[in-house]
Amino acid sequence: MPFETILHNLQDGILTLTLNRPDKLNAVTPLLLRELREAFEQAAGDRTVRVIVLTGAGRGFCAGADLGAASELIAAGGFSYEDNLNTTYNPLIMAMQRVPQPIIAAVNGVAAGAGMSLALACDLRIAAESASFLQAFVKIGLVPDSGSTWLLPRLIGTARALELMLTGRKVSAQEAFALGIVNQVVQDADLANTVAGMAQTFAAAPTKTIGLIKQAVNFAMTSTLEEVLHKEAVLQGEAGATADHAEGIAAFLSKRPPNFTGE
Ligand code: T3D
Repeated sequence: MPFETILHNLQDGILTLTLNRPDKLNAVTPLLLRELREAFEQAAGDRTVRVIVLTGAGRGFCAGADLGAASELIAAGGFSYEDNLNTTYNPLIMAMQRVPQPIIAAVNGVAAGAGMSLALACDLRIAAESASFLQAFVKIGLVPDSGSTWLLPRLIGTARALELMLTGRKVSAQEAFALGIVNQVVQDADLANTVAGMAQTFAAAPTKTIGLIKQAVNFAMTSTLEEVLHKEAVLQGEAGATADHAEGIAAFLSKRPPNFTGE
C-alpha cells in the first residue's frame, strides 16, 4: 500500500501507523490527512487488524497543521478553513471514532494543535517522559479543532480543558498523566516495548467485543441513562453471539487460557 506521508506496518494483528514527516515534527498536510484517513478506513474493514498503534517518526508526535503549507494555500487565495476542516480533518477524526479496533497513541514527542486532537481521538495514550501536549491553536489566533473541544473536556473537565485551550501552554507528559490526558507515562527508551506489550494483549483479545465496548461508551457520551441501558442490552446481545464469548466461557470452565480469534 503506497503511502507517501505515513508508514504502514501490519504484523501479527498489530497495525502501526507512523506519521512520517519528521523534519516538520510530523505536521499534517492535506495529503497526510487523506492518507491517514484511508489507512483507518481500510483497517476498519480488515479482520486481520486487531489493534492499531498511532505514533510519530523522529522526535515529535505531531505538530498540528503544517503552517508553511497552510500559509501557501492562504496566499494562493480562495482558501477556507471551514471547508478545509470539513473535507480533511473532520472525516479523519470520524474515521478514527468509527474504527472498531482499539487505537493506542504512542506519544513519542510533542503533540500540538491538531496533533493533540489526533492523540485525543485515540482510545488510549501512552506517553514518553519527554512528550508534551499543547492546545497551540490560540497562539496563532485559531480555535481548537479536529475534535479537541469535544474530546478534551470529556477527558479532564471543562475548566481544565478551557485553561489549556485559552493559554495554549505546554503540558508535560507527567502533568498530562495527572490531568487524565494520558493513561501511562514511561521512560523514552521504554515506550516502544510498553506499547508493543499492550498491543499484543489487544491482538489476543475478543476484538469484536472491544468494538462493541467502544460503541457503547461513545453512544453513552451523548445519551440518557435509559437510552444507554437499552443500547447496552442490544450490544450485549451481539457480544453474546460471538465465538469469542463461547470460547471465553469454555476456557473459564475448563480452567485454561482463552484462545480468542476476534470472531
Ligand atoms: O484548515 C486548517 O489547516 C486548520 C487546522 C488547524 C489545526 C492546527 O493544528 S493549528 C495549530 C498548528 N500548530 C502549531 O501552531 C504548532 C507550531 N509549532 C510549535 O509551536 C513548535 O514547533 C512546537 C511547540 C510544536 C515544538 O517546538 P520545538 O522547539 O520542539 O521545535 P521547533 O524548532 O519549533 O520545530 C522543529 C521544526 O519543525 C522547525 O523546522 P526547521 O526550523 O527545523 O526547519 C519548525 O518550523 C517545524 N515545525 C514545527 N511545527 C510546525 C513546523 N512546520 C510547519 N508547521 C508546523 N505546525
